[in-house]
Amino acid sequence: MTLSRTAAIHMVAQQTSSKPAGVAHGDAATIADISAGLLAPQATTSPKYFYDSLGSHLFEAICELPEYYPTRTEAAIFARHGAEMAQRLGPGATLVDLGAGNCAKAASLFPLLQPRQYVPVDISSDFLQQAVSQLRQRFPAIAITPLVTDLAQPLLLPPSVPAARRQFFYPGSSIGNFTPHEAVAFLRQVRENVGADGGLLIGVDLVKDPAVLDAAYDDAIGVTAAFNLNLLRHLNHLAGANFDPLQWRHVAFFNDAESRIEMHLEARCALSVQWQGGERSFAQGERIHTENSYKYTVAGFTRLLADAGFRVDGTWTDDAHWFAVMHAAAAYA
Ligand code: AVJ
Repeated sequence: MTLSRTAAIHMVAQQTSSKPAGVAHGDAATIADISAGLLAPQATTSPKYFYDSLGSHLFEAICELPEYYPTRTEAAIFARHGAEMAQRLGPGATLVDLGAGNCAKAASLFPLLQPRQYVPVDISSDFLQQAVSQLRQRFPAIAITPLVTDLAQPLLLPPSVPAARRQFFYPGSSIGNFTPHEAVAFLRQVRENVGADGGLLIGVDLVKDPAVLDAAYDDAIGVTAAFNLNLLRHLNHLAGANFDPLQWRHVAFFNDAESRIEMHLEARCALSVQWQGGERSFAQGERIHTENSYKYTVAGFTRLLADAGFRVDGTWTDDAHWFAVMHAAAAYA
């Protein structure tokens, strides 16, 4: 028997009793963080909860989508202007890669950047360790000292990272997940870690036609919808929640006033959710705000960097001006 998706959803919507809350696998701080977000008047969750194993794979799939221009646009900018970027950094630097993942972006620039030391920083240690052992074989001349940490926590580099000539690398426009206010605070921390003789190479997604932005975050075959909905499975695992993904719909749109893409999960029907230590009812149409992705102008991001103590000494963009890679140096000692 086959059941249409709408019919299946309708049946779910008719259900009155849900599964009981399950076992929570997250630590106490994680459960408390998730709980506080879900209980806020406007329910929210941190984008870091997108990235369980399936979420990381879905993000890799997003990067292959024709609608999702940032990854390939940034790659084209690196391919075209990498040599000029390398001039700004200079050879022999210590390259600190924020949110390194599989380290592929940085590694592809090693021949040009010629760092002496490479410090990939990421929240997921499994992924990182695997990537690092491969890199050590490919680049025996580069000292590789990985660091596992949550970038939402204060950034503290261990003594194994030389203080001189630190160049931070923050590609992919992940800075867009912070509010501009948080972004300045984050970049100030980077600035403190850079000292007087270092810098930052950063990818920034730019303001553009809202139709292009909307499509990039709500693609035709639903990969971004799956990425967003997968968050609910991850919350079930971490907080022992009993979210039913079929009861929720992916919503993404460009908020012009805030200059950001917003992603939400919207309840398809009135429902309630339980998790370890909490519960909440959602009216039909009520949303959980799951992500912001801020879009900047080059001038706006230059100001933001200046607020954080950086002076821009290089900006590279694609012909359509959809994405920018910027290098900034310490503006003062
Ligand atoms: C990883 C934060 C850069 O904001 O474009 C992609 C995440 N979310 N599609 C972005 C994301 C939905 C991505 N960043």
